[in-house]
Amino acid sequence: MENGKRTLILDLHRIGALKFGEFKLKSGATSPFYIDLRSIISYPEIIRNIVQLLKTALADKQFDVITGIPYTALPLAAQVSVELDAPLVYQRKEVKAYGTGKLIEGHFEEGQTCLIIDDLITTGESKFEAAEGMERAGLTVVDFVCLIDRSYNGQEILASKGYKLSSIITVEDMLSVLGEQKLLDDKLAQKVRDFVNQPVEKPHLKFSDRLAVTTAPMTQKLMETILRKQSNLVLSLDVEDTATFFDILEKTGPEIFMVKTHIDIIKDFRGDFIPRLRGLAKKHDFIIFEDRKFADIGSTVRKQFRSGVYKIADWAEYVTVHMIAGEAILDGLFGELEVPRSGFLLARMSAKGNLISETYTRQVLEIGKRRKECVSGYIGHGADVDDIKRFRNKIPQDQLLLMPGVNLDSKGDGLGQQYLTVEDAITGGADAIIVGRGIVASKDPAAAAKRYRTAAWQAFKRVSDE
Ligand code: S5P
Repeated sequence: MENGKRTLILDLHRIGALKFGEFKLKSGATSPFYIDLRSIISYPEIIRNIVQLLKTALADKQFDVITGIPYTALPLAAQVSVELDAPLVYQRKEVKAYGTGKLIEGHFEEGQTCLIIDDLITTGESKFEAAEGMERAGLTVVDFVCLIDRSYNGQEILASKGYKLSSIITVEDMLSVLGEQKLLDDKLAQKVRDFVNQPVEKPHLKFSDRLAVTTAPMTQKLMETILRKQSNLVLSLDVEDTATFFDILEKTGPEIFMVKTHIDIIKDFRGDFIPRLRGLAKKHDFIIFEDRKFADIGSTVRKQFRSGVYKIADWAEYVTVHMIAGEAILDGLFGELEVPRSGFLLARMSAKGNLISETYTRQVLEIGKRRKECVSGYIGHGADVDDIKRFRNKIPQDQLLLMPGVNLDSKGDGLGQQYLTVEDAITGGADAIIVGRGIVASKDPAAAAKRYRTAAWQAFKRVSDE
């Protein structure tokens, strides 16, 4: 190993930026080590060394401008920028409400390539967010250079979205240098190695365990129903006439724990529709969920939910909500309501080319986690199992992930819908699947519902030990 790297590892250890012991992480897991590089800015000799190492790492990369992800990596990128004569740009954490309202500060031309420097890579999330901001501003991102790779498979994670990752030191480098210098004993080193060598993935817990940590009654109700019915299948019953609706629901009711309606699709909706729906829900023990996708200001959604022809709040215990208008939509919908109701937030969509970004998804989850009393979970989707896993890891165990866009016989519908298999959806971390045409358009909806129910429940049992 190069001397500069060895010195860096020893210096980081000396200033307490690399710590060993027991540390509780944000995810809830306990880590045998902790890396915090925020204090390095106060040690010019360390910065000087890092800048030299970064310069070497950047030597074979093609780029027009560089950036560092705030806060820790930004001063590093600034130094490298001067040394290499490469213009620096940076992304604001918040867009200014006044002045230019720019997200990226600094001068650049659209189409230029931006190299991104960061201090650490663990899950890759913050890298994707940074790349997304740069790309939205018209820059191209190819390379990331990180000081320390503490991930399980950072290179693969970034490669899954077409990016390249180089890192200066790995956890293995740290262990070997500190071991040689007798600054770390073999047992602890092995513990660190084992910790890093497991995929960053939360275990998929059984509903029976999750119920114990779930306090919101409306979320408990979903978990209890799933357990009682031994089904994690939601039927999306998007048919246009009442007779077909009830015909399919009568046949498939025993297989599902919830029916999802788009009530405004029904062309012959009459006053007896809701009592009939309620009757079947009671008979077959399933929940009623209206996929209204509320998206307006609080005062408007309140009326849309409670009034109009459908009076959705009267009969739909759960509804879907877009967070585009901000958190107040939840107060509009669920505030001052006499009956218990709860929402599922659209965190990601299955539609091809949808405009939801990583940042938007993160913000939706942040709001949802604050509002567990009226947010039972999220609607989400993903490109593949790993992509869903990364997303699922951010969802707490006392909220649910429902996944639409699932079909065993089709990849899409020619109108933008993208399908996953049941296996991929559940292995990725979906708690329940939402299936529409896979059941409704089948010649035998009852048999199809049984097929999806069995596939989803078996897969769930396998991944969660339920
Ligand atoms: O991202 C989404 C979110 C939803 S709620 N993608 C979706 O497809 N949905 C809904 O799930 C959609 O409105 C439809 O009711 C159902 C999928 O139906 P299918 O026939 O494609 O299975």
